[in-house]
Amino acid sequence: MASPVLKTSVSLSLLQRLLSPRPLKLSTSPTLPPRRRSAPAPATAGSLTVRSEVSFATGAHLIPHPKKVGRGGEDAFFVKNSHNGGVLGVADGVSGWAERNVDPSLFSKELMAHASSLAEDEEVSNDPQILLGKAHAATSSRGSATAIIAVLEKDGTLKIANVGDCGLRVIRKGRVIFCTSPLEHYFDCPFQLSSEALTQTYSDAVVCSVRLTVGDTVVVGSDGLFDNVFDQEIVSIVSASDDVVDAAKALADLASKHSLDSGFDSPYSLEARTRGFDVPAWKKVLGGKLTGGKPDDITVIVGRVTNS
Ligand SMILES: [Mn+2]
Repeated sequence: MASPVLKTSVSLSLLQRLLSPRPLKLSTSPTLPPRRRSAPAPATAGSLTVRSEVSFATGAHLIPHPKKVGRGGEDAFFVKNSHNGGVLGVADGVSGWAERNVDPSLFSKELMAHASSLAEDEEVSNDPQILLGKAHAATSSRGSATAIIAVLEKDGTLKIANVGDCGLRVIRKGRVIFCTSPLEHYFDCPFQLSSEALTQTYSDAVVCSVRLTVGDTVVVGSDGLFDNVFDQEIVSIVSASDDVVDAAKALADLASKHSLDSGFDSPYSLEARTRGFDVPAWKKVLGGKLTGGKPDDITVIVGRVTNS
């Protein structure tokens, strides 16, 4: 069936937009960068390199939007440690569906439930893009969601498939060595997997891979984390905590605190100003600027690479 495009008016104030649900948009497939494949490392004559196998130690924390606590929010996630080094997934239900009397949490939760059970299938679970596609195909709820899945191979290769504005950071020795970039149609309207035809599919996912070593930390989250917490803050918290459960909670707590702070100059308000959203001109003259965190569901998974 036809699905309306709910566009955000550029004249809305940030506050109004913060209170508005995310818009839905149908789109044709964009041109995506070619999938990167890494070549095998050349063998060294006369030597045998024995690599130890790795896996994730994981902690996760979800804080629902203050107005969505009753339903548990619209984010969903899973963590699976099976035959490979671990599979992590986060999905964020697009809240615009509430305007059409559809519970936006159903699609994201069902999508992640299918991805979690498919992660047990050795045939599928070494490819996050295929995993995302099969989970999407199995999902029967109406709605849409952004989603990211990361698969750690036992040799340390982390493979990622990402549709929309969930994100992932890899932190090594106190700095971010890898990060994903959000894909969106326009500000606040991310690429999304949907129950409707003509939206994005698993083939629109940005797929990439990165080699991890023991001691690296992976942070996967919904935009509720990355809109409210800067990368430097993520690095500080992750570096200060030996416990991944504590680190995930500390990151979610900080995101929640910032999200409700109208004076905090968040990554979200910074981005909004870059895109031309700001306070009225008369306030600018008086030195005012658009600030504030973004109230949202917040999901954080922290995975530390360990010898298995
Ligand atoms: Mn969100």
